[in-house]
Amino acid sequence: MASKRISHPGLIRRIMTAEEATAFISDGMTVGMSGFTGSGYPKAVPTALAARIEAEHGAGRPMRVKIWTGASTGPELDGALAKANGIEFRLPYNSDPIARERINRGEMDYLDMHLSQVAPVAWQGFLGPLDIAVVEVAGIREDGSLIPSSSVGNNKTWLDRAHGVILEVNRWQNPALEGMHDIYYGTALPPHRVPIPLVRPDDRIGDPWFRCDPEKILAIVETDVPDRNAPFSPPDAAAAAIAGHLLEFLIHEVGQGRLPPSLLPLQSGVGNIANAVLAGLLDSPFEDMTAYTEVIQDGMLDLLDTGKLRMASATAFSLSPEAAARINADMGRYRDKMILRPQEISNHPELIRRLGCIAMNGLIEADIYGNVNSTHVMGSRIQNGIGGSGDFARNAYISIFMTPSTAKGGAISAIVPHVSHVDHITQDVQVIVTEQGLADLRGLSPKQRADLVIERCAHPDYRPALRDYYARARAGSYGQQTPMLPGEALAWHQRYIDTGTMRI
Ligand code: 0RQ
Repeated sequence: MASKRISHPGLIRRIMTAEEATAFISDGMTVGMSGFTGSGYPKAVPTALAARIEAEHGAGRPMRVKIWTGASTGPELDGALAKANGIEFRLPYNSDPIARERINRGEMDYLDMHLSQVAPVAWQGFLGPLDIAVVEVAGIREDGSLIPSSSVGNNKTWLDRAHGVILEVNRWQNPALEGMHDIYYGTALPPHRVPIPLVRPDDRIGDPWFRCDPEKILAIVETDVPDRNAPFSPPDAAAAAIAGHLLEFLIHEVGQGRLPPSLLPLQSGVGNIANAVLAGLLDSPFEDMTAYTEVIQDGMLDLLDTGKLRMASATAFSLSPEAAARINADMGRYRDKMILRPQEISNHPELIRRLGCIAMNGLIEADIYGNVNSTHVMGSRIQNGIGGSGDFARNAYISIFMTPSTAKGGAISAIVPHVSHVDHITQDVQVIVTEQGLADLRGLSPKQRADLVIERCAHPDYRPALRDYYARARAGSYGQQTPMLPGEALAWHQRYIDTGTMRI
């Protein structure tokens, strides 16, 4: 019997099993799936598709698909399909370990993109047609409009662009989600673009539902499966120290009159450091804060509960299982304090610049001049992707990057002579924080930046070698604007590859 979640009478007959729905997908197709940081991704169809691909491979028939999503998803999607070697091409962000391994072995093509740019690029058309959309929803309304689930991501674009649509109606998703979303339908390609009418983080400028032509809906699969987000570990000493430095900086900025007492809309990356910062804000003097960000994570729930955070706008939840249960138990109350939007709006450069967001993101490594690598280990192995960090870093009012000063038990310095891959150029990096301290790089020349990054941010074990490199670069390099020894700039990375440590 069809669940009460499907109110459109004509669509009841499209209900089928996930296995049956995969018949609409064939080798070489491009499939746009929902999903953003472990929430709102389809669970049943990708699992069934992976099983089918394995069977096809077993029978000696090729079958691989191109997968576009919002950002990272869950093990039932990226994990299962990568395990089956069923993904030929993937965009725009991945954090699944099996998919990461395939990418780094050269078995899967991966396009790492700014998350705000995925929808407009899909409309431009050079990536080719989108054959099928597979989108999780919380329900289908009588008029055929769709109630979004726990992430919005690129779903609006996939539903508009795809030739055919497969819906997963997930009964695990709380029906009280309805009304939380704000789906803006005013974006266009140049020369038809107009200003986006959002001037405060809490403005609603669109509809609570997705529009979707019922004729395009090929299949509906009912599921009852929870989102699978990884639990957070409690903040360690380094994360707590980073949070402490950052809070001191923000308090100082308010004291100087450069930030209002309620701060400016916060953007916070995911992970343990970001959660430690949000936990630190609980005990801060700031009141009436807002968030204009990509994901709502555990720390934001606590801030909303105390009232310190007035509201949060994002494109997805990124919650531990405990926090997901907490929000589900009280969705009616949280709904009024949260807005989930398409990622082209949550991450839109125009809006981030207008609102003046305070961007706080993690990094893999930074160099002494403040270039930041967010994505590649030793220059060549992808970790996750740039995600929204570029959207926010370039356009933020203050762009902050945070990291422990070392990685892999101290064998790697996160502060290096030169980054092995550049995601954020010095002009987009204004503050770097490690557990050692905070470097405020605003208004500083490259040489002034180098002194500060080495002395404030680097681990004491690596400071002498950084000072030595920099002193020799100042004495002997080709130019003195950004002194560099090209033959040595990446020697630390080569040493790690050769010996397992950057230490001399
Ligand atoms: O690897 O899991 O194998 O031990 O990178 O590092 O320290 O746990 O930190 O979870 O905050 O991730 C930049 C990857 C940091 C993340 C990055 C290794 C480290 C560990 C994770 P293991 P930590 P985090 C909006 C913003 C880009 C997207 C973004 C990221 C693993 O923040 O993906 O900012 N950012 N989005 O050991 C070698 C180094 C390393 C290193 C860390 N220097 N060398 N390995 N690692 N530094 C949010 C979204 O877009 C959703």
